[in-house]
Amino acid sequence: PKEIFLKDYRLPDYYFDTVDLRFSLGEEKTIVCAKISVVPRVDGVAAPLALDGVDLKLILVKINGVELKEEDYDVDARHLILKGPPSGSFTLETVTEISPQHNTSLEGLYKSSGNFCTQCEAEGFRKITYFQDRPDIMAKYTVRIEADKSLYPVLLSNGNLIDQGDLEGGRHFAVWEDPFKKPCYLFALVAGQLESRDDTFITCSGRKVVLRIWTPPQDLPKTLHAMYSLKAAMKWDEDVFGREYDLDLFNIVVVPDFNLGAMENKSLNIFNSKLILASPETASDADYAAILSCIGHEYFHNWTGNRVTCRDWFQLSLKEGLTIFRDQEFSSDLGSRTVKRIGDVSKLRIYQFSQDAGPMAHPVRPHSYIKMDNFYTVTVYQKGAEVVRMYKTLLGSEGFRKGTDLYFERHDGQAVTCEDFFAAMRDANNVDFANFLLWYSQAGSPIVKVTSSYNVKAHTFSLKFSQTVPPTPGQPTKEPMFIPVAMGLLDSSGKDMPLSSFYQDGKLVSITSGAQPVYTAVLRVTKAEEEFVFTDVAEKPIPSLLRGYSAPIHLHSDLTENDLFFLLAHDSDEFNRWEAGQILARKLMLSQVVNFQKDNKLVLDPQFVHGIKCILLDSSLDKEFIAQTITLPGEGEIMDMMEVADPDAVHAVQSFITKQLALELKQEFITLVKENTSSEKYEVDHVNMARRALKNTALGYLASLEDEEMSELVLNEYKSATNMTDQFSALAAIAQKPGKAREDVLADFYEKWQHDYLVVNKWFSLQSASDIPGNVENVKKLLNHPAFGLRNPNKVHSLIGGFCASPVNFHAKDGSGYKFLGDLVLQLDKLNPQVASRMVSAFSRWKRYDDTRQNLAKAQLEMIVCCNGLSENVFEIASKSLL
Ligand code: BAL
Ligand code: ZN
Repeated sequence: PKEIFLKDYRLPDYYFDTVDLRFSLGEEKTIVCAKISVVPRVDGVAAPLALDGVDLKLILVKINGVELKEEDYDVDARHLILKGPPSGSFTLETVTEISPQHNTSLEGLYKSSGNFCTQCEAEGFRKITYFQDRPDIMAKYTVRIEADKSLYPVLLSNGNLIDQGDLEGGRHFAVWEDPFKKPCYLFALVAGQLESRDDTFITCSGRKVVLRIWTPPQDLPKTLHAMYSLKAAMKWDEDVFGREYDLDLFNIVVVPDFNLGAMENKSLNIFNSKLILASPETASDADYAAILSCIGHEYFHNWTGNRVTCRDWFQLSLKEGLTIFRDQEFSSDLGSRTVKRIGDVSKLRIYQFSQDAGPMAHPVRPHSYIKMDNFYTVTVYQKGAEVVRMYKTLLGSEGFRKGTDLYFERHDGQAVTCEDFFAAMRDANNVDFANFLLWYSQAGSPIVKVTSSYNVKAHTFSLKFSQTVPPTPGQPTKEPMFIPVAMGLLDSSGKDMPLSSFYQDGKLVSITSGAQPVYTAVLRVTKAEEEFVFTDVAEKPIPSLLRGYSAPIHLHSDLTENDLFFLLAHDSDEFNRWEAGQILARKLMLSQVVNFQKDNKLVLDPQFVHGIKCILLDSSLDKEFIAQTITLPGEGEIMDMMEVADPDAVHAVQSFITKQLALELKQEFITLVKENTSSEKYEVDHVNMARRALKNTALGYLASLEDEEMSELVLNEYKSATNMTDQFSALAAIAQKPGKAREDVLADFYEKWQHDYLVVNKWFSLQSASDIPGNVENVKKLLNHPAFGLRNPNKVHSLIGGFCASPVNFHAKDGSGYKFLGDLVLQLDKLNPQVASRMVSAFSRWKRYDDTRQNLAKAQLEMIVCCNGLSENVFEIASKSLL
């Protein structure tokens, strides 16, 4: 397979001005006629024109209306090359035949539940017609769709509907025109039996926009929250970023078979059904929150991605990092900022730090790829969003907005790079950002160490920083990064001390801003070693560092356990209160892992129990924040901190601490369950979601006890639940322990929900991710369950992805988990390489385990890599994992 490099980027020899597509959709075959006006970049140069094309049957090619002879072009499995096009502009016409009904890769044009739909990002358009399938080819599209009217009554594409009518033989047609230039990855087509929920939105300039969410008829009632989310997103983007929607129609279509969560095609977003459909009975609070953020995300792409797009796929984070940042801010503004931040940072640390420390580590802007699909990663998305967040932290809200305004003003209608975004931020604020661009090019999570000292006589307080960035594949040595560290100082009563100034490099830097006292400063750490000396510090402070998690780094400070308990109790930065609790929990868990490995008795530090109890009882705190703060770090996070990851030890310690906390705080947990159970109508506002989160976290603790009364309590919660959040939480709590009660509720739940495939997926993932010993056999049985199928990505993620998330069973020492995954990856690869490569990624950290596990996992990877006919997607992940 061929590796593609950023350094090899070249401007195209030809641009496309207009693209006229005609689809004749059929059951046996689909015919695609494309008429493209081609313009050479440099007039008079007649270079060969290479068009991408995969799984296409070429019927004919014409230039300026004249059919080409076979000697005028070359065609193979990947390209159509026109050997000598005319110099100057010309019209290119092609006719191709495709078979969407056999397309199981779910890229290009395919069928989902009988309907036609498309997915073109990153390189799916080449499965529809011959084209320069690259994002810097931006053109205006007209699309005519023709199909059987009774089978496909609804025909949709991008832009405005300009014509429609009936044809002979029970067929009909629709013509869509998109007035905006776009890259082909934003093309979309949908044809099928769908109905719409309709609404309108009046934009800030008074234009009326028709909003339609299309689903199979029976799902229409479940689109209410999606419509609410869409309207909220449209308003928020006007208010916060000054971005108005630019067409009179916005369509969303729901499909059950989709490789991604959703896709931002211009004015015709296509969504995985799990990210649209919700009702209180069938969707959990987490689903509701995910729908809000995903609808926001895809809508926000209209400006960050569509109006301003990427020059090439290496720049993916330009649109994805920025749009994730925008959806994070949207969800924060509509819910709780701290709670959202904790959730986002947890995700970053669990998944992105792990990627950064493994064989697939890559910069936010990768240098190379074999398959671009493999780079839709937590690094490009979540770390990319952190990079955008750092601009805002450094520039403040106003400065950041000036930067985005300039970015849109300069680059509307263009395909640009990460440097262009950086330059807009810099120029709008007239600032020097030194080495900030390294965040795009250097992989690895920086490790920052901080030591502090207080000078009683001089009343100064020093913070000394040192930073390193670990080596990553292809990058053995690293430069120091530009790290914004937001921080404050707490006095002995726990109050923030006003900050006046500090010395850096012998220069005095004033922190004050007007007459207002400043309690949080943003330090710019840019060198390998750097000291900041604060002046006028009246007493020895406790520093609160990296407030709000102001940079995506590993921070190691010299704070003592007492300092951390103090911060947990007092820090005005709520994020850092949670963080202090997590650091304490990680230390505790790691110390008990050592005990477990030495066969020593496990013990729970009473000070830790006290700290958790104080948080539990603090009625001034947000309830979801309490739920997050009393939740232990994930097992993966602890394993990542170990020299050799030991899933059995970490799991034993997790279970021990959970049970012990439940035992010692049983009364408090019972009270929380009682106080936070409500018989009122289900509401999705933050207050009610937070209440349920706290109740269900407490319930999870209680269910860990060997206590009949508690088992009764949890079973009652399951039986009396009136919404999916409560019902599923109780089910999960009961399912922690093997036995009849577990089997009974699992059977009952399936019986209740077998008609709803999205709920059944929850049921699959709960079972597959279970820590119950020997669970691989149960998962194998579920593979044959009538509700399961390998062709649907959601089902695969639920059952197989769920299983790989269980540390004890996936990493079972007999290799049964690895063998299970190895076999399935090969089966999946034949159907859907993108999904197969997501699954094979579970092997990528195999070197973190003991020799026995390493050998077993390596054997599976070697078996996969040697397999004939392997996709490039799986080959890239598996072969890089073996390096
Ligand atoms: N562009 C792919 C799906 C998403 O990130 O919105
Ligand atoms: Zn996106």
